[in-house]
Amino acid sequence: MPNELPPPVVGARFFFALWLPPAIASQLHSFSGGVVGRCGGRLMREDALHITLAFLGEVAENRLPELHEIAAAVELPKAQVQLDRVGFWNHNHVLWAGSKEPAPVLEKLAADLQKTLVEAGFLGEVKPFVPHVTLLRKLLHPGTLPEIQAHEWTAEEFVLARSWPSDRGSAYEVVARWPLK
Ligand code: 2AM
Repeated sequence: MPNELPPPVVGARFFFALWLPPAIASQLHSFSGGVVGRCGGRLMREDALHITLAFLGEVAENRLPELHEIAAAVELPKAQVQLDRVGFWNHNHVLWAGSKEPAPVLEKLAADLQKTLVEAGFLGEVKPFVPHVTLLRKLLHPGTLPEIQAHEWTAEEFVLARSWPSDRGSAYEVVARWPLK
């Protein structure tokens, strides 16, 4: 089914991402729930777990059709994704899952997508890509970082998603999907 334009949400910020397969999201969510029990922090919703490939911020409503056209035209390869480590960023109090060695094909996927978006004027520049899944926010003291079981899958599609502030932290919604080739 072709992607349709979603009804607008005021203040929504758009990003391209790989959404986690439900089974892996479920396991990571359980893992993160354990960390919250011990250390606090705010858990990301299980159905909101993703890896951002390109963050666009707010996009003018009248440019969304163009954004969809660009995404539909990109020919990007399927990518192997590995999540086999947990990290913590002090500066934003985020606990995340990532790869000990991100697959070059995943890095190329983000770089190529960002380059296309720069050429079309949706992004100012190609940003360094640190593939990660945010698991917890507002975590002050993670203690000793636990190991996670390694998860791996082949991403067969990428999505356009939007997020906006809500009473219970950010809300996330996938608004369109395109296959990787
Ligand atoms: P984060 O999970 O590391 O915070 C929606 O907000 C998605 O876009 C999240 O995955 C978020 O990453 C990412 N994001 C938000 N602001 C960003 C920025 N200025 N640059 C890059 N990614 C950003």
